[in-house]
Amino acid sequence: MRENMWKKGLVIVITILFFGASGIPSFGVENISNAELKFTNDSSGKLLFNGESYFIMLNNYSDSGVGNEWSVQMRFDSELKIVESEFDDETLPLIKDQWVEIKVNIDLDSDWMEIYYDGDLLVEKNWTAGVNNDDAGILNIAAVDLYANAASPVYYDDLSLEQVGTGTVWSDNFDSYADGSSMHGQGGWKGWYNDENYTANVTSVKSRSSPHSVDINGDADLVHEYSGYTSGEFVYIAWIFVPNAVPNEPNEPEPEDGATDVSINTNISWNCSDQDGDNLTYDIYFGNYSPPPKVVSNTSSITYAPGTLEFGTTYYWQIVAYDEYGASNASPIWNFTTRTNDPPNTPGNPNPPDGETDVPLYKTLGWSGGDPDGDDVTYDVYFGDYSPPPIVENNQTGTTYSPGQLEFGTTYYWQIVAWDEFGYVTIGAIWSFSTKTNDPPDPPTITGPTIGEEGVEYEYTFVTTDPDQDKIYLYIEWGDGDVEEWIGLYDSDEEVLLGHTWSETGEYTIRAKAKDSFGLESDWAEFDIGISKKSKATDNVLFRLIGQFPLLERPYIISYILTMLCDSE
Ligand SMILES: [Ca+2]
Ligand SMILES: [Ca+2]
Ligand SMILES: [Ca+2]
Ligand SMILES: [Ca+2]
Repeated sequence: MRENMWKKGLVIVITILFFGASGIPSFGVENISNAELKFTNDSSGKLLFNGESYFIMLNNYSDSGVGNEWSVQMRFDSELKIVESEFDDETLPLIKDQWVEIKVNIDLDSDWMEIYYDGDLLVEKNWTAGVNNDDAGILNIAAVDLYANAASPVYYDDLSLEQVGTGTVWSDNFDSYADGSSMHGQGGWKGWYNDENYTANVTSVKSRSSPHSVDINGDADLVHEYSGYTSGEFVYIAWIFVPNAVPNEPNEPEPEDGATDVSINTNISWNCSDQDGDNLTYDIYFGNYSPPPKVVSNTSSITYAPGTLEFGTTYYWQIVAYDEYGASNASPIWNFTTRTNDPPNTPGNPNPPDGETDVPLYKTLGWSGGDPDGDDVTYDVYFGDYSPPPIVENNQTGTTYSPGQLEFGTTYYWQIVAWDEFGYVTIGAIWSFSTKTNDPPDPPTITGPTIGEEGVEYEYTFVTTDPDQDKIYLYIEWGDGDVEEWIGLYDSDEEVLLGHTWSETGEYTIRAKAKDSFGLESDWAEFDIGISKKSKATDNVLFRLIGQFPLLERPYIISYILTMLCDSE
């Protein structure tokens, strides 16, 4: 609403009114001088549009403000990028960077008007409806008002009022006024309330008809009154130019300009903005020569994946930013250089060492690898008992390989082929080693009683040594037909204690042999035992004790015991 404008002469402070009908805060009058306007142009002189600017027609106007009534109130909104017939909720997209026709068809006989923007109907309604649709207007074309509302410059040129059937009854192209002169007091124009503080200046920065237009910015609130148009049909034309700032120069390149040692899988990215807040799109130029060719058009992305690049190559790139209005700005041509690549280190430090002998049958192979560039490396493993060996593993990341159980006394060959993540390869030497041979266990050593009685259990110890320290099984024949068949496994040199009972009198030979875990058998070991009838005497603990001694020693032991017994009597 324009009520706030009435206050301009009274209150030199910021006044902001809120309008219930639209629910949005509308313009306040900021009493700032032109010198304080920061938005007029940016430092590089680019025109931009910032704020809200208004094209207004009144059906009743007086310099005193009494009875002022509006019919047309077009709001040009830089943020929303719209033109709005204010409080009618009717909008059209804002057109910038070109002269656009505003046309108002006014039929005072039918109390009707239509507002067109660039040929598109923005709104139609009663001329007397009023901006607020309070129906307080009158059938009269009273004034046009070009109002900046503290916005940055927009330009008007070639305004005219045509009476249908009569022809042009008024026009102004601003061309005859002096460049830079105030319009207040010229051509029937004046500041709002006839206040020269609200004037606007003639300019040659933009013009539709050469050489001048009028620059509406900041405090501008430029009025031209008409009189006598209270009936009939009219067409009011005004041409407006809303500037557009070109996008800022694209910046913040990644990789940085001049960067070296860049990954061959790098993306490129950048930043850019537009002082009008326009959405931006980009053309991307990229290649290994300068100037680089265009590879992408019209993308809104600020990154680009050029695919896998070449090693040790300098790439050039450039970004051209376009705003929604086709204005563009180009970055410098940036460049970066990709890293070089060397193949993986030669596989080394074989374990077992090359030529090693006597290698155990279970052996995990190992080697050293890596890559001088620090790349990930994978390995192919070749392994076998002939040379060159066949491949047994490919693309593994570890530097060990377990071939499982090997054969005794066999020469094996192996080779490592290393690949870095870019397919650079280093082939290692063919290494070899020989496994140990296997020897059978020694015959078991048997210890235990050599005499005994029938029906009594005696214990025997079997100890077997395997020269390879292999685990062993035992096969034992007790001599009476009883057999322990391949019992075990036992460790080499482990004492194995077994009991046996002979039920018949007689001479027996215990036979035992061992077998290592690889199946090699020892010779037989033998051990004799005499089993006699069970006598009462032998129940005596002494006799059982005597039975524990070797046969040859027993007479001495018996004699000794008898002597002891006699002495004690
Ligand atoms: Ca002109
Ligand atoms: Ca722009
Ligand atoms: Ca490498
Ligand atoms: Ca063995």
